[in-house]
Amino acid sequence: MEVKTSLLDNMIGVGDMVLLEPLNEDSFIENLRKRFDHNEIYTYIGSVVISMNPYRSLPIFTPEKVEEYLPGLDEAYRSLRDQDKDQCILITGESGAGKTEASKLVMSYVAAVCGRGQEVNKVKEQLLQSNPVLEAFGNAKTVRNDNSSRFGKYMDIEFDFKGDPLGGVISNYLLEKSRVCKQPRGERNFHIFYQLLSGASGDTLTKLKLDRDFSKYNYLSLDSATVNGLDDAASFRTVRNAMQIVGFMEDEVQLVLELVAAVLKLGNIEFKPESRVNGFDESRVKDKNDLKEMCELLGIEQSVLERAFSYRTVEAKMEKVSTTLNVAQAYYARDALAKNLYSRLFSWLVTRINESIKAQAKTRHKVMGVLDIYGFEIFEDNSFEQFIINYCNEKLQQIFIELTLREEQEEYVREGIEWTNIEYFNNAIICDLIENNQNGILAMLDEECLRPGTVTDDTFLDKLNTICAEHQHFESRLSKNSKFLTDHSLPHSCFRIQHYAGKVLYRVEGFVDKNNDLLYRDLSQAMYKATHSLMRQLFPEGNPAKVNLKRPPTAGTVLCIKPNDKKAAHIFTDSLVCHQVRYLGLMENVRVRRAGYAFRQPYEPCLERYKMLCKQTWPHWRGPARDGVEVLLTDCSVPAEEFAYGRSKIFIRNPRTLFTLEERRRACLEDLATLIQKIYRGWK
Ligand code: AD9
Ligand code: MG
Repeated sequence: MEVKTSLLDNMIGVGDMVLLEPLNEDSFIENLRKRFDHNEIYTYIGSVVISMNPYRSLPIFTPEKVEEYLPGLDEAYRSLRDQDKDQCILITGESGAGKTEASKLVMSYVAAVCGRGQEVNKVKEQLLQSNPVLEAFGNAKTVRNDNSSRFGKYMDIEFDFKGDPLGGVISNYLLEKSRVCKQPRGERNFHIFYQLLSGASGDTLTKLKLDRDFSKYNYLSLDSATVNGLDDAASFRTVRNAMQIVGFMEDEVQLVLELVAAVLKLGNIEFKPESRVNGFDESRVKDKNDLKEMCELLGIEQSVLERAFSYRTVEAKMEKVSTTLNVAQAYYARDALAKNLYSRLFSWLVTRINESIKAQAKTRHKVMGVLDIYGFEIFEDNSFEQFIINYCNEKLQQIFIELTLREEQEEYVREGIEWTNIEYFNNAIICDLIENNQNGILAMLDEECLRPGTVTDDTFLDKLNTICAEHQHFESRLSKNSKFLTDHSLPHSCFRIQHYAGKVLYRVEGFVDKNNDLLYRDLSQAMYKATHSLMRQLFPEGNPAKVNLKRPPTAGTVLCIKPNDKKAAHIFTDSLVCHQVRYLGLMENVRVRRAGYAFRQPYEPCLERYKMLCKQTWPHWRGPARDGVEVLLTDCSVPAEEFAYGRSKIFIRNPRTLFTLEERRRACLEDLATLIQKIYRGWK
């Protein structure tokens, strides 16, 4: 391939890594740095976008500029419109790397490039405004990111045949609900709690029986209640406004806020032991004021809830037996209720937003999916939440590898295209360690949770030790009689996984409990009896239906990179960037891209689509489609090195070649339309 290095490239680096000369890790990182220093935060590897977090506002987010800055997106959108293919954009990168901002940019892009008109504008506005609502309820300040997503989100944007947006569907995954009751040091609860207390009018707070002072609430951590740069009161107004645009009625907003208030009240309910004659301590609510207020908010009879905090009904052999709860169990029940209430409220919000933004099924033509999940996390103390989050990221990396490295290379081989294999690290082995149905970590955890008897976090760890000991990505202190090596550097009750993005030490404490996440039936029944209309909907019998992630077949990818660990602008830390470049497999990606082909299509549809560009193939080509495509491309003067003939498909190296063909086709169609009009007029 001919490589042109211009003076500009020397200064600000090359925009597509495929054109980088020489190609090695140093030059790769140097190129990222040059571009970063010049506010060029996007760099390509073919259709994969690398996005560096600038940690400050750049003037590139205006609708006019968006188009100019994200040609990769342009490609996804054109494929959707011209090739009639659903598209999916996967956004990956560690916590704080800029995934959520990138996903919003994708939406702004869509809003900028397609259709105008009142109806279309309303759809666009609603799609965009779903973000502040979901972020208020699903994001929180963490050590890594002041606006960290604590849930996974997949959004389908639906288009009509012209390529104009019709609406969307959002699916949410695994909200980190434990945060409702307890936050790690230096972190906060979900934004909405602080926003409500800071931003609501005095009148609203009185109605909700709330006090503006954060310190009054057990569920709000105090050490970082206010965050520099976050204006909770202003955000509250933004969220209220967004809810209105998305289509929430005033009374629905009120119901939602009542539930948020109820969670805060619930957290303040405390318990004390009351000794019983049989020697057991039974739990009693200490100060009934918060309980009373919570019950008033939700329309629950106080005695029903009070009883549910002292007794639990267990069904044994067709018989209902009532057992008492001790104080620890009552706190457990309270927190389980708060977590369930909040996470169900969150899912309800998503469903409600979907009702507003969904397109009319009959007109829907193509979809563009955008996946934005919580990023990979390594903290000093990592628990079940990090384990789940990191597993999600491990899976996403697996999809990325499958698409850009494995399937790509396998296809060249299958199609008989000359190809030298490029080695890469495949993290399937780590996914398997976690998810294998028989002896994966999750399966073992589920098994422990179901096992009767004394199950503790340590019995779970013991089980892991015996089964995973030989796995090269798993380390733990092993039981005495194990024949395997023991790693004494590991603290007690911990295991370590070597993830694709680094080694993470997990403390098993709480794994069994958090996986079980029991909500005693007495409590869910108490909730179901509430007169609060939204509350009743949140606690129907049985579990809410689970949504499956169905990914459209084609994918574009945005890889977000964090330039420093300080959440600061202008700082580019080589070692940190290098670590991310390595684990994301970016060098391998450039190598595959450089040698590979950006576009491919089976011969028949390719010939059908472009045959009008060549006299010999128009209107019919008699003979094998492959030969027709060859005649066509030669006639269109596409340079020979731009394509390769596979067994069943034509491979085209550069997307621009394809765009040229598309433009010529469009021009041809327009000429044809003009001609038809002339003939028609002639007849008249
Ligand atoms: V997490 O996995 O949800 O914890 P993300 O989503 O990867 O993480 P996010 O998009 O929230 O990170 O970005 C973190 C912060 O970086 C934002 O709050 C912004 O302050 C900053 N950021 C990220 N991308 C941009 C950008 N393109 N321009 C300006 C940005 N600031
Ligand atoms: Mg995020």
